[in-house]
Amino acid sequence: QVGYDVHATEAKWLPVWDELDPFRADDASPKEKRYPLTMFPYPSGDLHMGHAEVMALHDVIARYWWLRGYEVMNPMGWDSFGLPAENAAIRNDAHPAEYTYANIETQYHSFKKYGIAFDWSRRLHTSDPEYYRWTQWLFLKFRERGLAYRKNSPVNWCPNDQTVLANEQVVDGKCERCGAEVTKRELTQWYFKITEYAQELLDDLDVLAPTWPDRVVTAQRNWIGRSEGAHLDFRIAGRDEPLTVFTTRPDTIFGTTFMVVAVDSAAAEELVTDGQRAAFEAYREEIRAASDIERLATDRPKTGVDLGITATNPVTGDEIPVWATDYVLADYGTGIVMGVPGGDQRDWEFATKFELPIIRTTEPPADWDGEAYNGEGAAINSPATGTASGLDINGMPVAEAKSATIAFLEQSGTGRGTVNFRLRDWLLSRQRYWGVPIPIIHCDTCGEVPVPYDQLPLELPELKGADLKPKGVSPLAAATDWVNVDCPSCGGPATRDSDTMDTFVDSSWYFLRYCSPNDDTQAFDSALVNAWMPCDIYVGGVEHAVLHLLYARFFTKVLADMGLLDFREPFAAQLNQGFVINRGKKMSKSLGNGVSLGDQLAEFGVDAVRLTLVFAGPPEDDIDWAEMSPGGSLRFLQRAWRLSGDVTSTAGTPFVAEGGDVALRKQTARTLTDAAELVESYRFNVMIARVMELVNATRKTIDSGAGPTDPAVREAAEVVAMLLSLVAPYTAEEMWERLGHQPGVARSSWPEVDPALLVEDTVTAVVQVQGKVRGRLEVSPDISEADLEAAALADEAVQRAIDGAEVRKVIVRAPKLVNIVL
Ligand code: ANZ
Ligand code: ZN
Repeated sequence: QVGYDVHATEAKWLPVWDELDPFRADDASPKEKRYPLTMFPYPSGDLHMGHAEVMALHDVIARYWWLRGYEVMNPMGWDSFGLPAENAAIRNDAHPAEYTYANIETQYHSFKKYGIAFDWSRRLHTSDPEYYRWTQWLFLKFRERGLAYRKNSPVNWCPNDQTVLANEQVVDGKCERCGAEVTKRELTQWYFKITEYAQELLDDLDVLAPTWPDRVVTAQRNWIGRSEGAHLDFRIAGRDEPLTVFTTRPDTIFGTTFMVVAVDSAAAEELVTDGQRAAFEAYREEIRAASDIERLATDRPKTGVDLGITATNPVTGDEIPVWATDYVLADYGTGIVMGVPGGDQRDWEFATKFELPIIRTTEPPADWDGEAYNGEGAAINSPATGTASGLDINGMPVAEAKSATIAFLEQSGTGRGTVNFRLRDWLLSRQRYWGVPIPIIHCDTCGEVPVPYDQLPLELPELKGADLKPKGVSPLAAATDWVNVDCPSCGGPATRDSDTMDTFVDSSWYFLRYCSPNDDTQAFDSALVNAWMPCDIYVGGVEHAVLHLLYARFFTKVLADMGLLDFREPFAAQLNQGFVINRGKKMSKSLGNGVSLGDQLAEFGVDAVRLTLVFAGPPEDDIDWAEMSPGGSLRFLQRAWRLSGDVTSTAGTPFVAEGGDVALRKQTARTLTDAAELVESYRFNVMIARVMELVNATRKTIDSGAGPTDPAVREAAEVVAMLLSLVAPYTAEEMWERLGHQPGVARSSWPEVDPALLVEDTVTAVVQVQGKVRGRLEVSPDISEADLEAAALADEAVQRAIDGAEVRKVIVRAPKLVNIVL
């Protein structure tokens, strides 16, 4: 036989599939719908091994659903705004669109060659005006609902790059990119009010938990960070308003020996006495550059300045000092903390350093040799002596002590129980060019005026190269022709908002757009979206566990509240793939251990690479490419392909095998049935192992007397081709043709399995005499009760056990058990 030429096979089938267009989803189909989704890529460079892995895994599911007779919508597009394109444009004195759309074309052709079952008629790019028109529409709708607003807040600022930095981009107080000392800057920025949905976003995680990866659910729970506690009011002599703290442990009020205010808060600025002001300002200057992450680090040395005033403990009436520190964040809770050194380690260190009193209020375990104790235990020193305050919680466990304290505070009007979330509103303004322009006009007379809906899309002005260099304000601000407009409301001179949106806004609704991608009258067609969604599975990287996945859930809930969706969660199930690594390490330029997908495809072909990635192990596990054998995968594919050549080349109807080698027919039936279960539980690698076994068994049958004309052999080869189409579409199509079929194995249908072929040949029946096992019989699984009883009584070993005694009762549970009572 001639060898199997991988590259010729790829070249042969690509144009045929283009013609057949087998994966176009029909909105009007009466079949049950399935919507598998995989995260769309950024168009930076060509596809890499990571894309290859996730797409290969995703494709198993999409193709499986087609074979099972569903109408499947499997769309693909590009998340095509963002910094890489902008930076490339600055470097090359070009327009970001050039880089973006060139890479999109490259990736598109790679995807096609890679043989993923996408419906290309639904392709979209978030940087197209036809798409971002609707991103702008959504922004304005959110704003109408009070869910998009502007506020002033301190942000990290790199004076060298002249741009805002995220907390994660500040390392040791320095800019991650250029090393310059980072400063803080007050900026007016746009926010989405995601906090309004905090409780629902948290509650619905319970609904998702059974079908979402644990680590994603946990990450979201922590990110939302709900804590129950109380607000407590501390009075300050001569100030009308009390200082209100947020605490999760109101029961520790008797151990509150000081208060700490965030050094960069307005309260600290206002409270500091003249005598302490110089020291306070010097301290504030010192901590200016620290990021939130550094400030909260438990191993950071404690620092602070006494503000020179005291506050009154609302329960004990004691006067306690008020300090400013950096370990309290200005924008969490109220930005003011009651210092409880006995219960909080940071407070302990602070009290030790500044010689403030320490009073324990929870009894630590007898063997406790640590410092602050934050666990379970009975309340002590609450109060230390007498009951002057009227509150006595001594002896109570933590939960009871908390509620007793909250009840007391509420009664005395000095506090109330409350819930606090760690989740912050979503800062969406970016001072960069390559993003969605914010459709707002600022007018001195009218304030914020939305760009009228009929003027959307508000397109980006044409800027390129050096125009895009960060200069402290958004590059859009320099496009004076674009920025200066007449106010749509009063006609007076006004300016456009020059910020663009965070690209996470674009990706928060693209899955809706896929359902009606070419509709130029609305963002999405609600009827179609409701018919296709929620997505049945979302396949993608765990690095999106919080931001993207939380934002997409938030958008879905808002749109449901707007009456546009009839569901409140976008993704019914989720699958995270592991990383493709090399020689034990993440692939990186500096390590020089990168593996080029293009090289692998050139050497082994698409199918072998896909098969290797899927066969490597469970989808969640990392794949060390150095330990893989794409050459071995290719040899297996050749073995499978050879089967189709051996089977008589007369065109046959699939799956009507009758007679033939019964053992092989049984194995084929079992493989099909198991494959369904394995794919549905994402055990794709095991599914492939079963196909490999079937290939071996088929080969054996051919080589034994039966030969390739045995109908069982044809049936097995057809099932191999069909199952292989989930991972190795070219080989499968080639086999299918050699077996005498029209092209399109991917759209063939999953055969009905004859249940008789799944029945085990015999089962073991246990025979007990007086409760003791005395015999085992190999019987047919559908043996009648009478036949089983007769067989049991006729068994020699059983007869010996009965030993002539009178049989009083025989209990038969066919086909497994016979119980004889004497
Ligand atoms: C007194 C206390 C006693 C506290 C005790 C803890 C243990 P989570 O669960 O993360 O919400 N806290 C409050 N606001 C803060 C801020 N702006 N910056 C830094 N820390 C702040 O934590 C809430 C607890 O973190 C609060 O409860 C407060 O310390 C501190 F034995 O109050 B606790
Ligand atoms: Zn106006």
